[in-house]
Amino acid sequence: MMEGSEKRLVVVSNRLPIVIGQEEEQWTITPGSGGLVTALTPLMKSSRGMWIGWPGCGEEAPLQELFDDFGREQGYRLGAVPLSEEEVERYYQGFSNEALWPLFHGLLGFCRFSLENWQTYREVNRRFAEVVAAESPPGSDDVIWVHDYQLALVGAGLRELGADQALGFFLHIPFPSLDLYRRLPWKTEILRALLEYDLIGFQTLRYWRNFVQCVTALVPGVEVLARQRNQTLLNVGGRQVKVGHFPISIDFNEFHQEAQSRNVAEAAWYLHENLEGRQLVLGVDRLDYTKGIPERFLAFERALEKYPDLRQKVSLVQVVVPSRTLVPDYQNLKELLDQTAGRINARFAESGWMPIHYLFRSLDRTQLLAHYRTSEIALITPLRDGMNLVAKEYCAASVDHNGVLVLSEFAGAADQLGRGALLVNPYDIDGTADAIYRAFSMEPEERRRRMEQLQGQVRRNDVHRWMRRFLDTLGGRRPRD
Ligand code: GDG
Repeated sequence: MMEGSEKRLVVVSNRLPIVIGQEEEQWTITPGSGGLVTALTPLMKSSRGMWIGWPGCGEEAPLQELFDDFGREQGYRLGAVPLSEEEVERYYQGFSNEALWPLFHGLLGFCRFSLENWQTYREVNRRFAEVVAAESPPGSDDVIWVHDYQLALVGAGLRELGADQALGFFLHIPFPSLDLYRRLPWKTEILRALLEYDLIGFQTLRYWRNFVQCVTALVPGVEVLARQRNQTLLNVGGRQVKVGHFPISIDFNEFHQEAQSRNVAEAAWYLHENLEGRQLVLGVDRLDYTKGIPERFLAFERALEKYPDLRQKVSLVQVVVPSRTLVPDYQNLKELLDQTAGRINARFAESGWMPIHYLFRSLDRTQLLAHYRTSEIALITPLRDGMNLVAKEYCAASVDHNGVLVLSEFAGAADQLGRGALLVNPYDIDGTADAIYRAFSMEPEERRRRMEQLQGQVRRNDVHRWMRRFLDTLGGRRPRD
């Protein structure tokens, strides 16, 4: 509980923000990494809240003991929703990642709609609601904040169990247009369930508008009461529901300061020492077909073809972090990347110069920051992305103001970073190649001006502001920073 009258924050997400491991006979628990975790951890600590989710392992680990250790060290508690292997396969890999994920990213060709998976999704969402209700029963003075597309039905489950607390939901991924969304066989049930939250937050203006358009078209009895600059007030059968846009961000100061640390400076120097006289072009993504990595390789190839003076002068370092490797579409993507990088390297490599350095693994934080800091160009070209935190991290870490951000117009981040970045359409291979060349040829003065603009943006709109804005709008008193 927060001291005084401040409300306790209960966060609910598919995965708990932890990694459970085993070293020899000893079980270990460590805080995890990734977009949502990066964003919320500092604030969970300061609010002494509770985080509920799937622990990511079976029943073999002594969870309660590990959670107690974690609570003592991190300053907030964990609650587990255990899931069987079959449930993970149907609810997470099946419905969440083979139906909602591709549909919401506008990539219909990857969608698989299965009734069985949908039924498991409903059951698992109900189980999440039961665990939350046991930890935060009706009448308790908590604020409950549910995250992302895996848990769209949790709010409705909580209401059925009598919840009267403030319930907020934030969607980290895009919300599609009415034309796309209406293909979903269970479209109305999901919308009705979302309308049980008091506040539904989206990353961008467009996703927020898409949602309002979908509910007014597909759910009878929903009416728009008021439209304000940052939110819409809906009347849903006499209850008021707020819908708004809250672009997520990063802890700017943390990234900016860490990028100047001695460890990072040394690692950055070493990277450049190995690539003397060359500009580095950086891509960092989870393995995902939404991130546009094959298209990026083709654009880089086109740039080498069209602008021969780039040869020997630039290398693309593409970090691909293994992800969802049990889903067949992700396995196919991995093969395509291996082949494309190999083909382009075989076509252009010369002695002492490799066009594409392709790393299929994650980097530790020092290495990640060193790559951000030292790369003259970041090539962030998703086909569609809710936000894309890598773009913001790159700006924060560009301490010499020498980096150029080439950014997809279909990343949510383009709304905030569009003025300082070079915006591209990732489907336009030739246009993206031109942007790579433009970034390569950009004078130091223009680089500096653009990067200062970008940094100012990310500094002002950091993750703390995001959290405050969401919780203030939800109506719960915000936890102290
Ligand atoms: C979802 C939405 C939205 C990446 N490689 C390494 C590494 N990372 C960290 C980055 C960043 C995070 O992972 C990736 O976040 P993104 O936002 O770029 O992408 P998603 O994982 O798809 O996240 C997205 C986000 O949720 C938040 O709302 O922006 O649109 O899809 O923080 O730093 N970290 C380390 N090594 C790596 O190699 N240590």
